[in-house]
Amino acid sequence: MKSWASVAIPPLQKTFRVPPLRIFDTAAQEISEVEVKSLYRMYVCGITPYDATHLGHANTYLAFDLLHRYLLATGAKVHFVENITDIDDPLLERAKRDEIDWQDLATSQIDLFRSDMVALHILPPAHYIGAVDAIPLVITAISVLDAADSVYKVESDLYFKVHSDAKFGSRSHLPQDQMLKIFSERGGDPDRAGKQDPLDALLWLAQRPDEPGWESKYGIGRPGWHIECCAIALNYLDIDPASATSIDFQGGGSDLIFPHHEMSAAQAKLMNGKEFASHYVHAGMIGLDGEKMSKSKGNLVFVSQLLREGIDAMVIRTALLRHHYRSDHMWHNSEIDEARIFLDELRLCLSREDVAPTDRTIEAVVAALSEDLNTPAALSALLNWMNATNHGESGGSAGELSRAIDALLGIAI
Ligand code: 5CA
Ligand code: ZN
Repeated sequence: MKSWASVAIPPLQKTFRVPPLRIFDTAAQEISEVEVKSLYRMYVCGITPYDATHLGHANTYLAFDLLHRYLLATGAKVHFVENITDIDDPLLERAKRDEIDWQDLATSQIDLFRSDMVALHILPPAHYIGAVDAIPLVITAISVLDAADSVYKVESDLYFKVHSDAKFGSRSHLPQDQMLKIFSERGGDPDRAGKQDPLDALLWLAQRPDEPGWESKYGIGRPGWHIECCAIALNYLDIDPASATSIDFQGGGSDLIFPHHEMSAAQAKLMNGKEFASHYVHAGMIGLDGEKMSKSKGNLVFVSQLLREGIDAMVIRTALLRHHYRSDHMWHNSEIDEARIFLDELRLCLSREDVAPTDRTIEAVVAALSEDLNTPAALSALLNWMNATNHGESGGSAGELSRAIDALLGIAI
């Protein structure tokens, strides 16, 4: 699948010290320091394209864009892969409800997603891979799990034995009753007769009447959700045989911690013997009117709608940056106006001939980001600089600060 247009990252003229990133790891349940490397592998879970980018999605992709930009600022390369769940129950259900072809629905929403990502200055993945295109990889992945005796059949469907991974549950830390509850809320089938363990995850769903299916040695069917991400990540991230883990970062919103990321990690562990990711990173949930913003509830604010209303994409980006990426929060429309006031003032200050010293402001932005991507602290460093500039302090370089803001926070001035 075609990725989206890249955004230029301006170089910083001076060398600012960029310390190793410290980031919250869901598996470790604490902030831990990221090993200094010259190449990082990052996998972020992409959309299920039955509705395009709402502010919750935007917040999640923005979080990983900040991580991406910070790693680049350390001088490293970032190999970034993202998927599109372009075949799954919710997509088929929505297409049926709206009486449209599921592929047309997916194509239109993926196009919209790409243009939203470009507008928001989210750096593109090197590989943007759809589940449908990944079916041969999924079949191979299932064969590997099968050879490890981790697969069984219920009628014509295939399941993964979650407990074949001795560390199952160690990334999400949930008690059994919570796992069962969330599993059934997120598309799992704990009560299906014939399963060996209620949490065993679907790998291959045999074709159902009026549903699409693809030929495979396991019969005509379609892939389960978790094996899709595991297969795509392991195939497209050029895993280093010498490395203790397969990838550096597994990312997505916190709604994916369980079951999705636990299942993908367990399957990946079985496939190559390594822990899947060095860091499991999750963004907080954005809500509206008291509930998580979700396609199924329909309480959505679309990025494309805000853009159509003439709102500057950089204002939307700034509005989201005002919250820490891990914090859940309820969206209020007033946040657009607050972000616009901030950004207008920032642009005005950066257009002055004499501006307050910028080196220590850039250092403060870097320091804030280095500590779990603390964007509220980074923006407050900018606010201090704006105040100092407005009070007549001078000696800084507006160009240098603009470039740093663009490179690290992705706000084009
Ligand atoms: N296709 C799967 C991942 S493989 C999926 O979860 N798709 S999604 O369209 O439902 O969500 C896309 C991404 O946005 C996921 O990383 C998800 O965690 C994140 N996300 C969904 N809703 C919200 C929300 N309300 N707030 C923040 N992030 C969200
Ligand atoms: Zn995923």
